Amino acid sequence: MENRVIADMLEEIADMLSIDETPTTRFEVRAYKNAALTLLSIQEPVESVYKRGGIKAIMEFPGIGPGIAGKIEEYIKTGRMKKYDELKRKYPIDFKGLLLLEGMGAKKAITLYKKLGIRDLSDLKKAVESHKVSTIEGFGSRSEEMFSKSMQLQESSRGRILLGVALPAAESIVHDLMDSGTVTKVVIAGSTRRMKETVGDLDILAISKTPEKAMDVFTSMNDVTGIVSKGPTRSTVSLNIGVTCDLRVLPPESFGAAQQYFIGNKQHNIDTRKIAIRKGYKLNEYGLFSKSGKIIASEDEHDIYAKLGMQYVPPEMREARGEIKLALEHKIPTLIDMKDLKGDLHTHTKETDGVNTIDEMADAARSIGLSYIATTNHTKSLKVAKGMDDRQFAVFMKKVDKLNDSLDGRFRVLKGAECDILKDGSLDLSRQTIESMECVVGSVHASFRMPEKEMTDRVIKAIGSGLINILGHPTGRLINEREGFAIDLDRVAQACEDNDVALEINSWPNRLDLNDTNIMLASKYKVRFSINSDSHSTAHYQMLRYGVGTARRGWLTPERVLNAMPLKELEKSLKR
Ligand code: DGT
Ligand code: CA
Ligand code: CA
Ligand code: ZN
Repeated sequence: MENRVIADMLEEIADMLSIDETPTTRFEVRAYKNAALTLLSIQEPVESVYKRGGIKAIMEFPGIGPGIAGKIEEYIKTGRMKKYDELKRKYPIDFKGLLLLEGMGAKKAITLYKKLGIRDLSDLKKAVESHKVSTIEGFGSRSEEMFSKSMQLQESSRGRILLGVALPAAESIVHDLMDSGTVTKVVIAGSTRRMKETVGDLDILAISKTPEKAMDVFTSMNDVTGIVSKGPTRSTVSLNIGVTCDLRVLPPESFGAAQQYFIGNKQHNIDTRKIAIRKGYKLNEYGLFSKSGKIIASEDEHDIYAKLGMQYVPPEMREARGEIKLALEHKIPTLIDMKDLKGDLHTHTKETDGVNTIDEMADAARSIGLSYIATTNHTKSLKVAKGMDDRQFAVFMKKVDKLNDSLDGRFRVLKGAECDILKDGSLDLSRQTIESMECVVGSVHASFRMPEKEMTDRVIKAIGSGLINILGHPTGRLINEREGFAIDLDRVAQACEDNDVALEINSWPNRLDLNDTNIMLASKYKVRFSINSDSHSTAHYQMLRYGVGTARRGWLTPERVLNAMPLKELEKSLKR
């Protein structure tokens, strides 16, 4: 069972509870939302956590108290959750589908249900098309337009899932196959291996002495919802995450060639094959062959590139964006890697909408090998996130000072904020407060729909203030949900270069903002990038790998990455 299934239920309970919000339910709503957030970010299935240590082990995760742990236990034991069923009877609405739409909240969904009987996206689509939605108080033609656009975006991306869902699922399949003892080697291929932000289907490659048995394991995994095809060398199953997965069992002697082929992408393969032909060879998924059919290389992917006179190309770069030329010239850069990250410059605590204390956030970062974080809570304009004002920050900063004293140089917490960039480009904290901080992320969180020029001016004003160090999630896009706002990234990157402000690569799988192509665009300027987790819980540091993957897809080297700097160097660089 995927943690996602339970997280979705908890999230939906929170949505339904928020409808008749009272001071007591408000507390409950937050508790359910926090628990859902935590579940989504832990890698071990909560079912096996439970088997290992019972309800106590579940309660050890941040943000999960006895009440909710009990509900999770109930679901693991019985496959049902009474509270969920009760609320669902009262509100038979597909919240999960509807709330993905921009501008839709639980309360709005309820109103649409009560007034128009809308239960799901297809009901909404009909109502929007017949302009019934705009007749309801509080909706108007603008809402109708927004829903319509958002539904179109969803349809065009249908069938592709987020890397943050695909990669853990692929890893769990690799794990199941290895555990079964039916394979001797297994790797992830396809878009997942290339760390592409969305994935159409999973591709797994394996070597097995007992292929039939390996396929039996594969087709009977927990998360399989159907078998599309089954054979000794190739099987395809549907998974409960909404995509299919191919498993190919290959002979050991052609495993390298098969990887080269199935990691892709298609155009990279085609271009590589052309190089082979130019050299008088033939390249396919079985190997690199001479004209007479003699094997030149096939077992090891590295060998294939080498025999083609090319440097090895990291999977994340294999997108036919010029990497073949670089590989032929032996100029493939040494890309940023997880182990290069020294810290994380965008994190939240329970003082705002996070789950953990600053002590817990620091401790967790240290335990994964980081040597510093910046604590960057939201500012007052962001009311939904309990953003803090100058006075509250002053109190919190004292706490951080104390923590740093007790850490005695073993780890550093830089004082900061994720400061809202307001509609007019001004910042949401006083100059004095900001000047007392060490690392400030500036972010746009409201008034997204501005003409490009206005939005660009707004952001550039903040960059030029000399008060921010990092521009947070620079385009505001949410994958499959909301397009980024209109902004001229060339002008923004130029302003960042002029003012020594870094551009964020936000690691949330639904953000990955900047994305790979925007990173490439911005790299033309002398700017740094900051790969941040934007953690709202200690478990969220695990998302950094999606940010690093995206940075690698944008060809970034460690020298370009602000938080690859050791603390001393970083502190110098952050001086405003
Ligand atoms: P996806 O699944 O849409 O997210 O993207 P991929 O890249 O995983 O594509 P997929 O699953 O269709 O195929 C996996 C890899 O197999 C692909 O990246 C390259 C290789 N491949 C598939 N079809 C072809 C083809 O027609 N020609 C060549 N040269 N390679 C192909
Ligand atoms: Ca694929
Ligand atoms: Ca495939
Ligand atoms: Zn933000």
